[in-house]
Amino acid sequence: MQITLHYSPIACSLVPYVALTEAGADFEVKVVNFLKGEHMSPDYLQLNPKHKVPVLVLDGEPLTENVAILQWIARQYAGAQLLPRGKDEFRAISLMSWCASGIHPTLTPNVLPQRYCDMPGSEDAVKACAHKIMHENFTIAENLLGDREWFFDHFTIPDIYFYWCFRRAKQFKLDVSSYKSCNAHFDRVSQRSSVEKLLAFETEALSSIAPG
Ligand SMILES: N[C@@H](CCC(=O)N[C@@H](CS)C(=O)NCC(=O)O)C(=O)O
Repeated sequence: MQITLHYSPIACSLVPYVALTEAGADFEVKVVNFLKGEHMSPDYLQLNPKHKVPVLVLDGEPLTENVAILQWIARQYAGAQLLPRGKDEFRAISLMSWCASGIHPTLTPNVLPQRYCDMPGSEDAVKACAHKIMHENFTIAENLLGDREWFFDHFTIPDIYFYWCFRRAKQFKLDVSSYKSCNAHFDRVSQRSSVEKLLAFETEALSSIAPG
């Protein structure tokens, strides 16, 4: 099967990149340059009219939305055990859905506050509202993680997804220092060889699309 991941550095397409790497999948990556508006090009809009990454193209057929893409990866590479089994599988889908629809939407206002309110001068207020919900979410994650190494009894995709959310919050300079379990989890995920590979790839991709 021909697998192509449409990916943009820093963005949430990091999650399927790491999941595919953990699975040992053979996949190709197409870097989407947001700065050049490649996600708005007619070709890209054919793949994903929602103009977002990630898109996973499977033998020419695009699949969008992280929650679907990540479940496809977990099922296709079942041997990698990227989702827990039994009732925990549904708790894992619940966690991924929370990352996608509960946490991710509070991250975007940090870069695009005008998408949420176009009143001049409202940017800081929009960000402050988002920060309040981010803190609420990280408090929930802190309690879920507690002394645990991972969200479930072994490393699974929700660990990657939450890692990406927490990384974005750190990049936005939200003060996350009090979330000890989240920070310890972040450090553990950072040390995975799949994440090291992603970070090296991201650095390369960033320099390939740097203006000038
Ligand atoms: N619901 C989508 C959200 C994807 C998403 O928001 N991706 C962002 C990057 S993190 C994007 O491509 N933004 C470009 C845009 O909105 O134009 C998913 O979970 O896959």
